[in-house]
Amino acid sequence: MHNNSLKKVLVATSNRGKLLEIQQILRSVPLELISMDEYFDSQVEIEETGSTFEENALIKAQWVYNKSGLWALADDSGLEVDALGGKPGVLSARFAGVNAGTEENNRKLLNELENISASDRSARFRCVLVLKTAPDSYLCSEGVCEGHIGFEPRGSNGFGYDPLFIPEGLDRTFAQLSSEEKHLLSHRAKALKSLLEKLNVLPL
Ligand code: ITT
Repeated sequence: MHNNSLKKVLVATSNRGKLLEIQQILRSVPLELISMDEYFDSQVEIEETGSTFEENALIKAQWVYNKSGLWALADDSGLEVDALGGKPGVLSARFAGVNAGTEENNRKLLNELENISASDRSARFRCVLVLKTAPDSYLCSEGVCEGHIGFEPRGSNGFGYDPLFIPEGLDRTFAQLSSEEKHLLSHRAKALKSLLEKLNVLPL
């Protein structure tokens, strides 16, 4: 199939780690993924005012759909740590402050869990996707990956909290897995699989 005949999907994220993963996971799916950088002339900032992953994903997908008229795929995701009552949750990207980077967020997480023992460090990554396909319709899906938080950062693959997150059943962090290994169990891969099922699109 030639590219011209593929449905265009604008991926509504400014997070390069997410974009790369979405591109990798959907590599053999008959959709043409377009990045924000390719579509917009300047950096886009969308205010995430929702209090749930779904609200924020919808805000991002709606904004991009309205600007482009293209199908828009948004990912809102984060880490829920049980010992912290579900924090950082929807605030995962801004845990240590609005301008905080990955290292500061990871350090803050380790500090907050300083006195928490191995058996009480359970956590999960959650990813909610919204695919906006028409002015009055969208599809939504969710994926969860259970695990726990380590005691120090390990590994250099992936992005965000990956060096601290150990998925259930493994003794390596997400950042110590290859991208293929991460995509076999990640919240994002599960959410994308579920979205494709709803869309009735099968990998080529
Ligand atoms: P966009 O809104 O532009 O997509 P963002 O990074 O602000 O980018 P979110 O508001 O959804 O996106 O925040 C998600 C944060 O959760 C992200 O910045 C990471 O810190 C964390 N996160 C989500 N998925 C992750 C993953 O697979 N590995 C590590 N950290 C992840």
